[in-house]
Amino acid sequence: MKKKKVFVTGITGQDGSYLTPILLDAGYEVHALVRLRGGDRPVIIDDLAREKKVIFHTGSLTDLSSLSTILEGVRPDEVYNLAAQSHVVSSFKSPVETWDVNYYGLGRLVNEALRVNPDVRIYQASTSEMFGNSPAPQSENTPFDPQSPYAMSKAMAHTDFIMHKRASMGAFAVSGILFNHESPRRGRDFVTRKITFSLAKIAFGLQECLELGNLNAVRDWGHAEDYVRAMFMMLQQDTPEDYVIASGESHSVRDFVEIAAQYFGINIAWEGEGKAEIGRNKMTGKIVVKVNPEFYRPREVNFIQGDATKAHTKLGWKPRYSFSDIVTEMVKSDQELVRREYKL
Ligand code: NAP
Ligand code: G4F
Repeated sequence: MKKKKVFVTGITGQDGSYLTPILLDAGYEVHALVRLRGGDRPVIIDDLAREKKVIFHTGSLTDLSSLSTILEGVRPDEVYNLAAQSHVVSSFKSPVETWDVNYYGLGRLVNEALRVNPDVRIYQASTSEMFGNSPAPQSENTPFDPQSPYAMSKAMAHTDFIMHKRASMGAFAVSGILFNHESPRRGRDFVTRKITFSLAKIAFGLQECLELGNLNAVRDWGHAEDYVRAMFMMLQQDTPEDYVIASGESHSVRDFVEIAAQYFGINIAWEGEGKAEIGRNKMTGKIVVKVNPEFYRPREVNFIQGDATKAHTKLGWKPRYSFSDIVTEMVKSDQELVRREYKL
């Protein structure tokens, strides 16, 4: 039987690296869009490239001609759009680039994918950031309240190219509205990975102190491996629908720091408030965490917690990792990484 073809964007990112093995195991012919000069690729993607398990196509969501030519050639049965300018802070600094990739990029991709195959199934990586400061718990019915150019670009992309194409053309286009999900493959600029990598360096005496922004921000953190499983399930359904994917449990950035630090035998005592807050190592008295207002955002999403009841009941999806599993896996992995990188 002919293999089904899937086209993945953002394969070099955290989620792409976890989704790709699922697609290969399910028997798909996997095609991927990669930029000529992208960031560092997770090792797993380099391995898949070397083993020729994935067919790479060079292009960008910002370039219609490359997308058009690639999609004409591939004619995919399914598309996962994971590519994005995904960093919220960067979106305040580069709003035009953010919109070009996240909004217009999805528009280009959806139009071209539907042109070459009107029956194509499309997954869009939407986000809890679209809910902004709408009251928690947030579900598929919660109104959007985007607080950043990133969140605005994602909310409009979802409305115009997923909901609208579904309603007006009957397209099989769905959004996974995913809450924060982490792993050892998370980019080092996101808060969880910044914390685990910095604490590992502090524990080895390679860094004095971890500087952070808003310690009071609360996020609903899950594991990327659990969340990409949900993406796959969404495209296997009979009807195209959007789903919230979340753990339903929330923690502050301060909690994450405390729990991760305990792994390294550091118990933190907090002093002061807001921009003057510091965290000392209870045993040595040394300052290990400092608030640096440079890392505050122009607008913040203060508290998020998802309600994934629909995914539980309709998809049968349940997360396998607990919050403490995630923190433990990340700290262990960064401890090893620091050992390797610094040849300790
Ligand atoms: P990530 O690690 O930042 O990966 C982003 C990917 O997008 C990278 O592969 C990057 O490629 C690619 N990319 C950026 N600009 C591109 C362009 N112009 N053309 C083609 N590819 C481009 O993100 P992630 O954490 O895996 O997240 C995957 C998706 O889910 C993103 O859309 C994100 O917005 C969304 N999301 C993430 C979370 C989360 O908590 N992780 C939650 C909700 C939604 P390079 O390697 O070339 O830079
Ligand atoms: O880890 P973050 O940068 O993730 P954020 O902004 O929630 O966005 C991530 O999750 C979204 C899903 O909700 C995705 F759509 C998006 O693509 C991305 O993957 O920041 C988390 C919280 C924020 O409230 C931030 O203010 O941590 C706070 N924070 C405190 N100090 C910090 C820092 N964030 C970063 N990145 N760096 C800090 O030093």
